[in-house]
Amino acid sequence: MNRARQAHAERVFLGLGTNMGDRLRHLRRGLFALVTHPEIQVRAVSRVYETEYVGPGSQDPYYNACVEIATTLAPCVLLAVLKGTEEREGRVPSSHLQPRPIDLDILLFGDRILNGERLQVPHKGMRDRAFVLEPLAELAGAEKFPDSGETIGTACAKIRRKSGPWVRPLAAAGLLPKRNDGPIAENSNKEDWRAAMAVHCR
Ligand code: PH2
Ligand code: MG
Ligand code: MG
Repeated sequence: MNRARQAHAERVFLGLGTNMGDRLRHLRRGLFALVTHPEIQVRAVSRVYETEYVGPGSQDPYYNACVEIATTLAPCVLLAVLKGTEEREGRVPSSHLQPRPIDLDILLFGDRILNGERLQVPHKGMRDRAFVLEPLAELAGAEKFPDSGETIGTACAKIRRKSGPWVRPLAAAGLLPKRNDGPIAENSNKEDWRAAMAVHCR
């Protein structure tokens, strides 16, 4: 029998951000692109946080969230998928540090440490950023940074004590679509996800 080699699915955490236009819509469209990708399984989605812009100059506040996926894609291929989604959603490729409709970052990729020119994992700067650590701690508080061994929860608690730029969870709206029969379960199949999210993503 000719058995296909089973690629090992990695547990990956992504950061989503936007500070342009209808921010919730942009986040939902970003999530929809992940949900409908054949090689990506969405496992969990954090709450949405409104967050003070961090960086040079002044910009409007962001909406940020984190998503846990399982994927057999190699890191560089996943990066290309995310960049493709950013561009389809209207992001200009050279817009680093400009307001953008959607930013999709690889934060953690299993326990890999990657120091490529285009991709560094763990994401550089994430340890100092409450807008990453707060939503990520919801999904992966006990997960350890593969390099330092510190947990996400500990890193998040440290940032909280510094009382830096503000981050607040949105009171009501989440990223997960609500249907007549209640919220969709995160482990639903792709077809259920597609149907539920199409409401927001036409
Ligand atoms: N992303 C940046 C720069 N600054 N600030 C917030 N609050 N949230 C972000 O996602 C963010 C930022 C570059 O990717
Ligand atoms: Mg980015
Ligand atoms: Mg970013």
